[in-house]
Amino acid sequence: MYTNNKEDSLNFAKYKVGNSFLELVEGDITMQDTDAIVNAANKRLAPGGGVAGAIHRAAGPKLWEECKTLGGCETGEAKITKGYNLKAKYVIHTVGPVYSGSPEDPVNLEKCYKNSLELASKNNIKTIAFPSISTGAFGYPIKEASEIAIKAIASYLKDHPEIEVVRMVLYGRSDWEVYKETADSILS
Ligand code: AR6
Repeated sequence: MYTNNKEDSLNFAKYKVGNSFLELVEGDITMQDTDAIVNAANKRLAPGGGVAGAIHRAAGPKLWEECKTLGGCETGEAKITKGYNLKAKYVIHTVGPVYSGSPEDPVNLEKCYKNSLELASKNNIKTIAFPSISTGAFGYPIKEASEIAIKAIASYLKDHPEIEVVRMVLYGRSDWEVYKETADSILS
């Protein structure tokens, strides 16, 4: 059963895309009750700082045990594990680009969203929560990143009604406001 965790979030917005919904919430990715949450991972899929550290702490040590068997992950690619102690049944790990200002950056960031959503479809995942990939330690400017994220998600949802909800979970009010402004201009 899907609930939207409104009690965990300070800000909330919802958009219809095709037959699905894109939600923007201010909150903590580890608290989400979606079928899957996405990890902003490193290439080793190791516990690190930021989102990855928080997800590994909340999921427990078995998550790292499973990650070690996967042979790492390239930038823009995605791999799936169980969610262990998380509310979410699955974690989809994707490695965002380290921002360099090169033309490859947006291509790789878009691939993170698309490949994660494809993996969700293949695993019968209907609801999925993303953090803002690459906009922390990897330094991607958040306005540019929000445009890539919203466009990639909307384009996928238009052709994939099997995904019912994509929830972007933004850490802090100012990040939420950037995504809200972007979604308002792209989706309405
Ligand atoms: N819930 C939601 N969003 C969060 C949370 C949280 N609990 N914690 C931080 N954020 P980052 P990256 C936001 O650095 O830039 C790691 O060490 C944060 O404010 O987690 O893709 C990995 O091991 C920012 O906007 O991911 C990699 O080495 C966004 O999530 C590297 O960092 C992403 O921040 C990946 O860097």
